[in-house]
Amino acid sequence: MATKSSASAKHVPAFERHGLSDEQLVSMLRTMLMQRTLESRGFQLNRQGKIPFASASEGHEAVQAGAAMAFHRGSDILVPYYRDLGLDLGIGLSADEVLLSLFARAGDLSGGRQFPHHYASRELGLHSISSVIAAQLPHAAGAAYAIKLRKQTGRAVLVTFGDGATSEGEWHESLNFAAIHALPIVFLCENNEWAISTPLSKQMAQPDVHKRAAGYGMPGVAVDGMNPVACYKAVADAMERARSGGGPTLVEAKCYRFLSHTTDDDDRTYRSREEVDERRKNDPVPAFERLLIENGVLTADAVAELKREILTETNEATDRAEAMPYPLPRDLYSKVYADTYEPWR
Ligand SMILES: Cc1ncc(C[n+]2csc(CCOP(=O)(O)OP(=O)(O)O)c2C)c(N)n1
Ligand SMILES: [Mg+2]
Repeated sequence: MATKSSASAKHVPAFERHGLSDEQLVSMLRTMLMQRTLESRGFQLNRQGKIPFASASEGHEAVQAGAAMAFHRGSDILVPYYRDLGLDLGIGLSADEVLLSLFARAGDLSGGRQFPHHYASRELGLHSISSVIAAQLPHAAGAAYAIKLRKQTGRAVLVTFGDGATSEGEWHESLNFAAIHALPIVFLCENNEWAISTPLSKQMAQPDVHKRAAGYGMPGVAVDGMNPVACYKAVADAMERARSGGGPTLVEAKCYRFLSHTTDDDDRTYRSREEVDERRKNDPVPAFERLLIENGVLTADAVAELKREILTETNEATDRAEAMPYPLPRDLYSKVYADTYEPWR
């Protein structure tokens, strides 16, 4: 892909790259564009009646691409939640795996039996999740505890969740446990100001999740969740601290959910179009595209080519997945228990 070595724009915006190479910056933009393309494919397929359900993550691209770049593949463990399509893609999930999940085909990572966008891959260090809000947090703290017990250095767990999850008991228990045992874990809150139809103001009386870290005895950091490089830096610092025995950190990325909660939700029933339109002005995807072009990391032509490549990849993955078979009833219990288990026998 063509890259440009020197900036030619007159008013180049301030740009702190925090040690990221051109290649890493382009990879982050690719993840963000892929997330957006695959996500809109999920909504299209649902509206065509081809898949039952998809969740939305528009507005979360920057935090997820930044966090994925801070993740060490092959050693760290990611415990995501359902809105983390970009984070999953950023650590190595493929377009084919996403489409197989949406179509619930037998070749899906879970054999076509999980909720859409719920991935698990031992190879990627991607922990299985459930849709139960905050249920992943004790699992993540447990994984971090295991790393510590086994005296494995240079590894950490990255667990993500929304603002709504912070009202659940498991959230408090997990932070408390992690701080007491100085576990190698980073708690990343993707604060999008909504929990389906519940606004942040009805979730907590003060809107800064990161301030709660003090109550558990760990550092709390807030970051602009619309800035992928700032998110990378905040999560990379926290992960490095965790990997080197410094204990847990709570990172809060302030972002926004641009779409309805899922394909089953209609956000017009609880928030105004004016609010959403206003927040759209701060869309992180075109902003990062512009930043990379204005700073000479990529040409406008190279960005257009990247988008064409991603659309082709998405179209081909869609056709391949749609042509695949559904799981067979006899495979219902495969990959669920360690040994062959057939409860009907
Ligand atoms: C324990 C539990 N309660 C309620 C639900 C229904 N539910 C699904 S998503 C959601 C909102 C969660 O909001 P937040 O944690 O802010 O994450 P976001 O979806 O905004 O990213 C709720 C209430 C659930 N899945 N689990
Ligand atoms: Mg939320």
